[in-house]
Amino acid sequence: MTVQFPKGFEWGVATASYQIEGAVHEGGRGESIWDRFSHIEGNIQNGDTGDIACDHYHLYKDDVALMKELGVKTYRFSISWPRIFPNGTGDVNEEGVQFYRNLLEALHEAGIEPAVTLFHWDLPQKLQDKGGWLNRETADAFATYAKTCYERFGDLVPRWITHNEPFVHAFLGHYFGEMAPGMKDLRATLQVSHHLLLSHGMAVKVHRELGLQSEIGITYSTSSVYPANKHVKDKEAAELYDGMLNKWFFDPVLLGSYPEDIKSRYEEAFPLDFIQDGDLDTISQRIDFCGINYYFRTIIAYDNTVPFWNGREVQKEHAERTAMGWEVYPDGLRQRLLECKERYGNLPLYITENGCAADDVVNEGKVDDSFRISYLDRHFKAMQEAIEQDGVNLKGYYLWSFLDNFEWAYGYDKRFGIVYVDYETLQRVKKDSFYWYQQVVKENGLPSKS
Ligand code: GCO
Repeated sequence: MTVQFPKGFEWGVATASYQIEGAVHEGGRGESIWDRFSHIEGNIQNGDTGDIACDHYHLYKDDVALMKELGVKTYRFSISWPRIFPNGTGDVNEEGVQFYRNLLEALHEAGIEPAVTLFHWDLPQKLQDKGGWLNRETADAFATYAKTCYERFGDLVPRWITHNEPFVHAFLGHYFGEMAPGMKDLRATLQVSHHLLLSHGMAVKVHRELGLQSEIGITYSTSSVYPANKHVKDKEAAELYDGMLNKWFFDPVLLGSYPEDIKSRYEEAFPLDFIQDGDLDTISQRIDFCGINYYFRTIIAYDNTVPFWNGREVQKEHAERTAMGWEVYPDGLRQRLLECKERYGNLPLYITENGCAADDVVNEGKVDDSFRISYLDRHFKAMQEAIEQDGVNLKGYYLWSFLDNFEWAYGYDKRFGIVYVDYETLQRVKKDSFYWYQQVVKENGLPSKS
């Protein structure tokens, strides 16, 4: 049976600024919270930092040429806020603007349409010094930054993404503490979440006011949440966990309200007084699409020692796992797409990230990453079923990632790319999955021989 995608389905690849650019002290760029965080001993495996990363800042032309060879229609990347505003607000850094204009022009010449993320976690450190996303004024600063980007790059950008994974930035950065800025405080986390969403709404508003023709949306990290077994307590815990992980971030934007079940639990512990009158109207501005990042599912078991959501993640034994230890579970992607359709209607969706880390090695100039090919193959089948059988309005797919890159707290150890990066020489080597994906893009479906 051949697996074909609808005509016009958009195939792409994705990256993010701090993970690939390097050149952190060049071109007038200011410090970001990830520069600060990665330089603190013990935060990142092997003491890695994004100082050089893939040196995409200097090698972007080569990278665009590789993308052209790959044949993708679209490329998702993010703008580093401190390259545009080194201090977060105030004067625009023209050199930073020029770098992204050069990149956008190179993409345009290569016939590749950009999808630009405004915030992929590298907040200017200067704003963190004033409280970061805990401070409501950061949302105002974000709206100004967004406006500047629309004005400077709008002629070359057909698709904007305000935020990448507000859950991860809020919770991993402010509750679990494993990402920048490294806090561990739930109330602060919720305040940060709210300001992230508020700033999203403000940036959408500015986009509409400018009358731009481009699409605008937001990207979420998502995971389909399953109870560990049939017990009512497990089901309830899974429901609450889904509230914390997914609905807390989707609902305000797409339904104009926070999910009541988990909200009332939070409110028993502290007032959510950072939610001001009118905020939810701002947050729920109409958007053109929703971006879905999917890597694995989540299984929850009831555990009353865990505050608020009373559940903890458990792992399925003997499951197939990626180099991150994440369970390979393509059905969870289909499930999550269907859940989105059922809860939020038929808004266009893009998979803005999906992929896997593998222990890739170069052997005589080649990288055999059949594990990755198999992972992608199965997720593509799940996507196609979601479109064909569940009627999900899925318009496109961005593979994470184009290049091996700085995988946050894991440093360079985890390789997600379909292009291998030798971090000593910065040389790029196309993995087998590159050629396989090239075929998928060309045939708009799974290669007939697979
Ligand atoms: C993410 C991220 C990426 C990660 C990827 C793999 O949005 O979590 O956007 O930056 O590298 O998800 O963990």
